[in-house]
Amino acid sequence: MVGEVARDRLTLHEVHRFPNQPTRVLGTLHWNVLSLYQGVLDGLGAAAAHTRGSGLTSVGIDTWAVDYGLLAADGTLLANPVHYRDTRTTGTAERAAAALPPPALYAATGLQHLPFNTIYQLMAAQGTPALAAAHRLLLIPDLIAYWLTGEAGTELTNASTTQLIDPRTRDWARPVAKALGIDLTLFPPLRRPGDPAGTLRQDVLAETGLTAPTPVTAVGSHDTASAVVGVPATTPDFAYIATGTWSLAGLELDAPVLTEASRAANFTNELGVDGTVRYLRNIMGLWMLQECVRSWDARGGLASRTDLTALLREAAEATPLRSVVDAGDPAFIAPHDMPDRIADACRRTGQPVPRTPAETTRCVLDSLALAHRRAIEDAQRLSGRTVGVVHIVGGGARNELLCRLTADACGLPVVAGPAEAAALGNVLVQARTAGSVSGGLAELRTLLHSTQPLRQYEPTGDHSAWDRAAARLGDAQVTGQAT
Ligand code: LRH
Repeated sequence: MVGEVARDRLTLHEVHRFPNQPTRVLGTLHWNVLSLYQGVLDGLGAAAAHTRGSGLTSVGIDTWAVDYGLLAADGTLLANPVHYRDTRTTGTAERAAAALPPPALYAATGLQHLPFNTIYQLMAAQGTPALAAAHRLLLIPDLIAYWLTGEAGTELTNASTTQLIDPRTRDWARPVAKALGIDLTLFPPLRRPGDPAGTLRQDVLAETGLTAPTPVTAVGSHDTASAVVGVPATTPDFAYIATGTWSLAGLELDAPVLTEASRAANFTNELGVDGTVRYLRNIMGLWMLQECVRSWDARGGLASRTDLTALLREAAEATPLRSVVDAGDPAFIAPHDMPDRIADACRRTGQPVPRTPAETTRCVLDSLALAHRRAIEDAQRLSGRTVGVVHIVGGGARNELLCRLTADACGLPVVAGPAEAAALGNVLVQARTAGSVSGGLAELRTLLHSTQPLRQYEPTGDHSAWDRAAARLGDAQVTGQAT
């Protein structure tokens, strides 16, 4: 993505897009990290061509959270990074809990329990040759930045997803690392969004056609941190849902909420740009639908690929709230057989099993809207704040049915867009560092609001139908917290 930013102008051009196709090797699910890096190099080459020799003011990198690569002393990557959806962490939360009880872990880190938090991945890796040989650990965006610049750092917003950061001090939670046997010296020093992160190496310039010097700037390298910067809010009383593979639903706060009630509700205090806290809950998101489509396509063969537009049109006509599942249930994290897992969940809760792809799609979208509503209600209750509007950003902002259902479920107006909020938030933080724009998050958001196409959905329908659907899930609803 190439962004062009001025005081009253903000545009984004997609110059290159590449697939991210994980691969299972000897039973373990890996990222194809070199292929991703090649995609980045090709993208920089396309950016160089786009700017026709005028060059880039800066480059910023954001990716998904929690995952990492291990490097030897000479900088060699020791193993292909493991995908957080791999099941290697099964059972590690119990081991962690024996060393550090979950209430103490939450009080120290404020992070929701997700089975793939970096601490659990590192505990699962204890005793492996790669970890034993590792000199350095780099989170995925930091790894890409290292390959581009030769300089290593640990960007703070993404570091906060490791569960090794204290959200009050915004520094390492050393007692947590000690209790869990995690070596913090593996992590290079912390850097914050806006900090310099090196300049592109000579070989990268040669390969991409960019000119020296091209600085790399630390941004909210956790994609969700950048997406929250990209929320076009015009008032402070907003909730956001960053929807894509995941739905990350919650509030932006000035300080973490570390209460026992917050832990029980499995809310996270991830760190945001400009000293903010992203107080949110992970909800399965459109992953559920993507995985269903993958299963249907595999069953039907290449000749009958699912037509998503037609599917969503049919889903919009399907019976509302016929069956709902708990879109917070970690049972939906792993890949494969998603339609079957959804059918099982409906059966278990005594609801009709969806029979067609359209009915399954409606079940997924109703369930996501219900989980959005629950997260936004819980976030308000737990933080003592009240919201008047919900912003949906990310790819899901393009899904009209999801936006409409979310407005209905929450009983609040929904402002949808921009779909590329993470890229916009990334670019805005760089632009501010470069001096093209100034001000705090409120000023950046005003620029977003005045330049990006947005769509508003007003709540309609019978609100109590959502209460009744929520009641059907009742006690079966899981928040995913470790007890
Ligand atoms: C979204 C995301 C989310 C994390 C998950 C691992 O892409 O970064 O915020 O919880 O991936």
